[in-house]
Amino acid sequence: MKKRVCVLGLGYIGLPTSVIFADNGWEVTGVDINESVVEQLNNGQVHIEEKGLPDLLTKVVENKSFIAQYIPQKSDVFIITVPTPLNPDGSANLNYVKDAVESIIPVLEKDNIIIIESTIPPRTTRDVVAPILGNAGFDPENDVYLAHCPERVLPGKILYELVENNRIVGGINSLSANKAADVYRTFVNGKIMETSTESAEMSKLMENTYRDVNIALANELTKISNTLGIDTLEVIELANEHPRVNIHQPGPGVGGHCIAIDPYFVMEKDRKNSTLMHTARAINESMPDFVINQVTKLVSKGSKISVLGVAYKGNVDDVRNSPSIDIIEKLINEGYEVNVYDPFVKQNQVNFKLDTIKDTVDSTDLVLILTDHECFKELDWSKFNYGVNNINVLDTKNVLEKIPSNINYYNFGYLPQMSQELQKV
Ligand code: SAJ
Repeated sequence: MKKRVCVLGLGYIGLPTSVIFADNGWEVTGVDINESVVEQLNNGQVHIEEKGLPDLLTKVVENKSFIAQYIPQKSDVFIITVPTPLNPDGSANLNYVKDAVESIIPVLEKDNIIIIESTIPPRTTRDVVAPILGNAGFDPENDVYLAHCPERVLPGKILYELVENNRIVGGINSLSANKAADVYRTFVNGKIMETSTESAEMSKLMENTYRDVNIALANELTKISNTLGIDTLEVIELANEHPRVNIHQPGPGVGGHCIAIDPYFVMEKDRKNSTLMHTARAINESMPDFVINQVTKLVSKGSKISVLGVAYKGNVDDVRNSPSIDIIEKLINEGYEVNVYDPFVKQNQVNFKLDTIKDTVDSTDLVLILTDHECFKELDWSKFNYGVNNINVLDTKNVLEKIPSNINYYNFGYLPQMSQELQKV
């Protein structure tokens, strides 16, 4: 008989996870509280954008290895992939996780495996999840197998990374880690590392915190280099020639739902000792204002600014916490005429108007590139009407490779009004 897995929360992680299990010999029940999501999925329609997902969903719906419904059903394994948003006070909102765990209690049986994939603050599996099971009459260390297996896949490459990435599986005890690891062994090609729930929780958070701190370093370097008239991008390139150095890239801020959020899950547990993480967050959050400050050096209020890119990173449609949104809204409020183009983002995702590339760039005073979409590299600049003057381009993501001759080009290595002595070699 096929093994059964019930996945709770059919979003960016839960849905791809469900279809991968279904495609690897499991009988999968996907659970979501959103009626229209359940209905759409059972019709083979995907509600999120992810490469390869529509085809795989159609396959597993047709061969009946995947079905979506509102409530959990009896299973061998329960996987929880619900969101953990940030509370206004900077702590993690664990309500969805708690509700999901409560919702499996009526169908939970001895020897079932329960895996939390949602990103959670350190100690949550032991201090929050285990007691819910305990209160329901299950000994979380002996009656069931409880584990945390953080998801670490990159949007846009989820189906590939779910199979190929290494996975950390933290158990409430070693037997739980072992049982949960066996679940992933049915389709993961990467290494599976067994550990405690605490180490699994903390290592996931530290991966993203490491990136946040490193990006903050690059952003701080940009500000200092701007004062001193030094090309940051060149400095990073040179420093990274060292075999043990990997300074990240500066940019207009850190968006998405992971790198900008995860440090807070660590900080909430020990505010006194998390000063570096706190400072890194503040530096990255200051970048939209830094960009606006550069804009004011190039054009005056009322000028037309053409923003290219709303998504928080290149080649995806995701606008969650995107620094572009902050920058666009502030520029509009400050009285600029802001036109916006993003080929990945749909009008209903944002509160401002999106235009075509031509309407966005024609007769502009400044092109402001905020996202590193690959297609921006291929823009045919000769198709735009510029009027008489050269146009200014401020490329915060260092996207353009060939710079047309009638453009005054600036990036984070060469910012407006930088010292004229800055030598371009
Ligand atoms: N960014 C920079 N400079 C850089 C790299 C990124 O400014 O050098 C910015 C990007 O523009 C973007 C943000 O940071 O606004 C985040 O982008 P990202 O692609 O680095 O990360 P995410 O949030 O899409 O995905 C991360 C990944 N974590 C790591 O690479 C350690 C991914 O593997 C995780 O699965 C995901 O977080 C998650 O779910 O935690």
